[in-house]
Amino acid sequence: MWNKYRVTATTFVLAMLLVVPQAFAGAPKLSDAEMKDATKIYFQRCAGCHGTLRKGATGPNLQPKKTLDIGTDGLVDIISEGTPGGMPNFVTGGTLTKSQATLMAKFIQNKPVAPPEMSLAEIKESWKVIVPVSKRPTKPQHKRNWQNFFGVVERDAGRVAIIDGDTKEIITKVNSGYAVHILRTSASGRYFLSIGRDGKAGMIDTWMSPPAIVAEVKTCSEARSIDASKYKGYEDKYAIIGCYWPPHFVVVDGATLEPLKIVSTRGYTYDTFEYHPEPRVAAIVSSHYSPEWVLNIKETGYVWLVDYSNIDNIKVSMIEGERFLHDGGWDATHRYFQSAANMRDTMVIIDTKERKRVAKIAVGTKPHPGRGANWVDPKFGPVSGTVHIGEGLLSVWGSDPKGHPKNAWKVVRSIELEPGAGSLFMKTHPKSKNLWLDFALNTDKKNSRSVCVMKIDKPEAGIKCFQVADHGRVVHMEYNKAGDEVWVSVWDNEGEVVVYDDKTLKEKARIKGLRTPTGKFNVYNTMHDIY
Ligand code: DHE
Repeated sequence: MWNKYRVTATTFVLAMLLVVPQAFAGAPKLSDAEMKDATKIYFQRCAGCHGTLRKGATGPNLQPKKTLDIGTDGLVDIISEGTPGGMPNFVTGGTLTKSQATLMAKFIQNKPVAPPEMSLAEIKESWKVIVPVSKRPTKPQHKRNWQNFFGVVERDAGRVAIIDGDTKEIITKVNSGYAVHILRTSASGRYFLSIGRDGKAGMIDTWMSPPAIVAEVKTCSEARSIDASKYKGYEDKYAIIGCYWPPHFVVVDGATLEPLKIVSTRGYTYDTFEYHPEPRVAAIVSSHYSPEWVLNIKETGYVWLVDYSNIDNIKVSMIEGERFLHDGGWDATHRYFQSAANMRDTMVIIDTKERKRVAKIAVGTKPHPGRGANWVDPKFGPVSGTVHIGEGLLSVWGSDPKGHPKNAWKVVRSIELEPGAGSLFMKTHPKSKNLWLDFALNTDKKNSRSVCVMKIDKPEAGIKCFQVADHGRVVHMEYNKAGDEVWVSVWDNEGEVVVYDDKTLKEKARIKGLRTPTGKFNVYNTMHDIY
C-alpha cells in the first residue's frame, strides 16, 4: 500500500496524511487541506527538535496531553514569539504567518501519527548510479586545487554549490535534492557525501570537470547525518547514513551508495529503561582507532560504536551517554568524541581508543558546538569548547588528559558572550589564533547578522563582534585548507558567503548568488577532521 509513496520527496508528509489522526477530546478539528499544510510545516520546521511522534528532544514534548492544557492561544504566542530557551520566533522572525502559527497550534493538539517504515528493498528502488565507477576519472580532470574546494549547501534550493577556494569562483551547482543538511567527504576527500532532510544521500565527484553527482539513494524519510569509513584499509569502502525517521541507520557502498544493511535504533533509554519508539541518529563520526562509526542515538542517550569490519556481522557497542545527544566532534588528537546532550546541559566524552565514556561535563543551557573547536589555552593547555543555544556562554574544558590531567574534562573557563543566546557554531584551525562564533538564532537582528572572534591566546580580553551583512542570518564558519581564511554564510534567499582574512579580520571576498547558504565544508579540513 505504501509503495507508490516511498521514494518521493514528500513521502513523510503523504504518509502521515494517510493515517487519519484520532482527534483527542477537545482537540480543534482540521479539514483535510489544513491537515496537509500543517503536516508539511511540522516536517519542515518542527519535527527536527520535537520529534515526529512529538515526544520531545531538543524541544519539549508536544503531545496532546500537554498541548491541550496550554490551548490554542498560548501555543500561538509561543510559536510566534519563541522562547529564551531557543525556540525560534517563527512569526515575528518572519518564517511563518500568524495564520500558519494558528494552524500549527491546532495541529499539535491532535494525536501525532507515525509515518511508515522502510525496507531495504524499498530503499533499493531509489538507488541510482548516475556515473558508474568504471566511467569515472582515475585522476582529476581539471587543474584546480580540489582539496581546497568548498561544498556550500544552498538549503532551500536543493543544491550544493562547489566553490574553488583559491579563486572564489562558483564552479558548479549540483542538484542534490531537498534541504541538504550537511556534507562530509570520503576518506580520500575525492567525494562529497550529502544528506538531505528528506533522507536522500548524494555523492559528488570533485575530480570531474565540472564536479557532478555520481550516485544517490534515499534511505529514510527524514535524516541529518552521513559519514564515510575512514579507518586504514577501509578508506572509501562504506558510508553510513543516520536517519531520524524511520529510526535506523543504513550502511551503503562507499563507491556507489548501494544500500547494504539497515539496523534499527529503537530500544530503551539508557537511564530509566523506558522503551522509545523513535531514537533518532544525530551526529556521526568515523573512528581513527578502529573500523567503527560513532553514532549519537539521541532519544535513548546511548553512543553506539558500530563496527563495520564485517558488515554481515555488524557489532554494536552501546555506551551510556546522556539524553538527548545531538552534535559533536573530535578533540585535537581525534581520540575523544565530544558530544552535546543539549537538553541535559551536558557534554559527553567518549574515548574511542578504550571504547568507553570518560566524562560528562556540566556546561551551560543547551550546548551546541557543531563539530566543536580545539585550541591551546595559554593557562590550561589543549582545550575544547562549546557555545550554547540557550545562553550567551562559551564553556571551555581541558581536553588533554595525558599532558594536563588536572584540567581534563573540567570546565576551566566560562566566558560570557555579550550578544546573548542563540549561538549554533564555533570554529578555529590549528594554524589560527582566533576562535570564531556565530549567533544565528539570536532574537536581535544585529546580533544574528554578526560574528564574534576571541583571540585564543588572550581569552581574558573577551570577544570582538562585527556585523557581516544587513540581511539574513549569519551562520556557520569554515576555514580554507591553509587555515588563513574564514568563510561565513549569510543565510537568506539573496544569500552570500563572506570570506575573511583570519589574521586581519578584513573582508577578502563576497561570493554572491547563493540561495539560502548554510553549512560549508572545505574538502581538506573535512577529510582530516580539522576544527
Ligand atoms: Fe543541524 C549539523 C540536526 C537545525 C545546520 N544538525 C547537525 C547534526 C545534526 C543536526 C544531528 C550533526 C550531524 C553530524 O555531525 O553528523 N539541525 C539538526 C536538527 O535536528 C535541527 C535542530 C532541527 C531541524 O529541523 O533540522 C537542526 N541545522 C539546523 C538549522 O536550522 C541549520 C542552521 C540550517 C538547516 O540546514 O536547517 C542547521 N546542522 C547545520 C549544519 C551542520 C549541522 C551547517 C553541520 C555543522 C558542521 O560543521 O559539521
